[in-house]
Amino acid sequence: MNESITYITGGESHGPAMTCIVKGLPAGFQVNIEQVNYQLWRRQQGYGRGGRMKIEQDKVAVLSGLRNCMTLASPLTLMIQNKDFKNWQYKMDPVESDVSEKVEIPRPGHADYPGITKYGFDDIRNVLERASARETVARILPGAVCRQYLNELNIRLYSHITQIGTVKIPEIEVSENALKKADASDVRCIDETSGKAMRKEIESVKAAGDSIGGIFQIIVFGLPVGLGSYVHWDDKLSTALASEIMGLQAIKGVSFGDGFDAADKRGSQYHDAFKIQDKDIFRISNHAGGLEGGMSNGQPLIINAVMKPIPTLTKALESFNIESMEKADAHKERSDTCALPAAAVVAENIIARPILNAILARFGADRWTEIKKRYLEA
Ligand code: EPS
Repeated sequence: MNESITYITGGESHGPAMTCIVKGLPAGFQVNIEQVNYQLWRRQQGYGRGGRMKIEQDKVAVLSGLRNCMTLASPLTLMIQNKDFKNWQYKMDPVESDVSEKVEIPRPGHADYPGITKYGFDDIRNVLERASARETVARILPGAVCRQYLNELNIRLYSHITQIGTVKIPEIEVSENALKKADASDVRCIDETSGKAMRKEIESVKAAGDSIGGIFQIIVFGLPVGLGSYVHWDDKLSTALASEIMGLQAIKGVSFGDGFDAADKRGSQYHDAFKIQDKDIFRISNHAGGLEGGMSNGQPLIINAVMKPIPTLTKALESFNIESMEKADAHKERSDTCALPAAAVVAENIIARPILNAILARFGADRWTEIKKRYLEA
């Protein structure tokens, strides 16, 4: 998609700060900083996190791009301090640090091994600091701003968890009202019984020195018909959404609507028939997840993503030492048992940007008041 809004993040997990520069935000929009901090807070709430979340209290600082909170069309520069940096400065100061103690045993499943091989490093810390999912705190920032634009167009984004380990939610109706309650659960589960079982599963996995993944779902209400395009593969909204989520640490798959369950259905069972009454078009199913031909079709957008178990395990896996090339147990680093609730909140925020980009592609990209007027009149 011809992207109006792009961004880059910077920062190492235990470096001084995580940063983000956002390019292309329409001018004249009043950004609510408290709302950005609220999204950062939501990311920190999930059950199953390690000690790090007790250290950090993520709050954004704005360095450019706003004046009295209004977007100026200039790059928006955002920063979050890593409070843990003070404990790591001797090792992680960008200018002067002690690099004598090296991490030499790669964790299977982590970026460690391909990372050092790619860049020719002899210290895995040079890879793991940037590969860390701490980076998601910076990715939330452009999303948390973009969703505020969407909010003015009455587009609403939610996330919830459908599976942690072996615990799956039952087949229940996932209404907007039910989704509003996901924040009240620290495993973001809208079914109380399954939520309890998910928490138990995390506890037993943690006690075993292991980690666990699962599946989350993002649902977006209020999208108009025809965002994205069927004309070019890279103009499809589905392409932009999948790419945004696949870029999240530990995500191994993205699907829309019924996803892989489409495989054993017949066309007559899968496709969402049109109904018409008093010239109003509606559907009674949404197997396609709100996307047809890569475009929004006016139904709720449903995205599923699977997160693998985090590769840092207390019960270490077999590995090798990159210096001695001898067998060794994988490096242990403080980590989380399950980061699924955080990943769901991040995904819910980051997809706001591709959606807003699709809107800007259709309604203009310079001045927010004009864009909003055209959108609401369409
Ligand atoms: C992470 C390891 C842990 C997580 C971290 C991601 O950090 P630490 O090594 O400092 O204990 O807590 O996530 C965050 C810091 C965060 O903000 O989400 C990793 O290796 O990916």
